[in-house]
Amino acid sequence: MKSFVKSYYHQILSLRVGMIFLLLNIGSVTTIQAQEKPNIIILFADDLGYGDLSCYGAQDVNTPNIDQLAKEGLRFTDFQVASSVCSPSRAALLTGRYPMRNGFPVAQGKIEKHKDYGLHPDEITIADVLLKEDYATLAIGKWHLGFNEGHQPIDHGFQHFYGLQSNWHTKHPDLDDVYFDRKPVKENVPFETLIGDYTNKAIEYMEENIENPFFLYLAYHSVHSPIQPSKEFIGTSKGSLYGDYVQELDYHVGRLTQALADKNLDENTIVIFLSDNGPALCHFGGSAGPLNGGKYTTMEGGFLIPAIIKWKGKFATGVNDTFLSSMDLFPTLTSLAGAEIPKDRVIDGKNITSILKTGKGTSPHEVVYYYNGTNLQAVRKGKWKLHLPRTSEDQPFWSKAENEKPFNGSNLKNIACRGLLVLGRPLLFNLDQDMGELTDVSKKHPEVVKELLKEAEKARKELGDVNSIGTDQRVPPFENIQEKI
Ligand SMILES: [Ca+2]
Repeated sequence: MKSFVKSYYHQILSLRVGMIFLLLNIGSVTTIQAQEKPNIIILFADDLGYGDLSCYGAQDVNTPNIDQLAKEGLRFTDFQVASSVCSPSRAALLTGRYPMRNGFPVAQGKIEKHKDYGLHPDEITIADVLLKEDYATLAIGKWHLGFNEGHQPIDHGFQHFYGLQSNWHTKHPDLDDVYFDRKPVKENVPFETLIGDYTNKAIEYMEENIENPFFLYLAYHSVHSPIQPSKEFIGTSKGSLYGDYVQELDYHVGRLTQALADKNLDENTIVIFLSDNGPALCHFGGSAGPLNGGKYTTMEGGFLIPAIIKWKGKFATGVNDTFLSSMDLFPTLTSLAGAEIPKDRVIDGKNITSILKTGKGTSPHEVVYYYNGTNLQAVRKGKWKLHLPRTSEDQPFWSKAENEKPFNGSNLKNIACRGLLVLGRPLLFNLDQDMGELTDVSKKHPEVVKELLKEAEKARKELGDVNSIGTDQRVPPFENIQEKI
């Protein structure tokens, strides 16, 4: 019955123009607008690198389902997240604001010091906005934005939550428990069972909400550690266990996209697939493709991620090289749902609806900032990216490099996974010609260096830096936030 209703509904949608004309004439346009609100699914992979999918050039991994999504949608080659670690990247995606602005610049841990650390209650998330627009809202999977009162998914616009507080771990008794809303419903859950369980829940949810708009935020643990695919996937890729793990993620993305097609939801659902940060190269492998650095760094390998956006029949298709940000999703989805973008705060993301619809247009971002924790480490303006000097003390706990000599600008090929850590002088890269950040051109373009240093100063004033507080910075509620202990 439901599928009949849906298929009938889609026949109506296909006659949209005629219907709108007709309804305008009888004065009931509001009804049709309400029906046209698209379902929205964000599939958020964890630590998946720019070079980890076959549609992004991976040779030893086969990801046919994600590749198919890319063929049917827009595949972006210059799409950034706002942090190269999990929590701040998630906070920025959900709020459309830099982690320094929204108060979540450092990854949250299950430690005493972080007991009051979570996404601030005053922050507005995509879920908050969509809930007000009568969307059903559900978060599945890894939260990692604080799990104490006030910081849980259902405190941030999600009607329901099904998943883990943070990364799966057996070190702490709560971290391998699956929660429904605020309570644990399954304890000591084996890691390999989560991905299938989450996908099943997501498909059930689509079925339950087939007749009203829904927002599904599905944050898979794959391919974050533990690199532990299910048995059926071990040995399936030409690569390592990591490749098998990527292929398992692809399989479950395929289950979801197939379920959407089977339920005739394709034409009324926006599917967004992206990763939260680059690969943890030094620890677990993965690939950042042609990029330098990975997770924990402010090089492109940490910030540029695979990103695909599809809305069948509504958005353009093909490969798109416009420079965009995960923060753009907040204002874009707000606008597509017919809601107002909040005016009482700065939203760093831009509404990219027209780029999505036409596949054309220039980047809406004049300048972007790269923070590592609370340390401003780089600024990008157009094709230019300037890395700023920094010491080991400036860095957050995950990228301290004590006793490391300042990098002098040579042998950039050799820095690989660790990125640029301690830096004695600014380094300039032309990303149009050198997206791998291999050739420092600061001496050739002193005027560009000067201009970008000014932009860095503006960022420091507004968003702060490791030793200063910005005019529009939400400061987390504890001392020495970059230290774990
Ligand atoms: Ca991550």
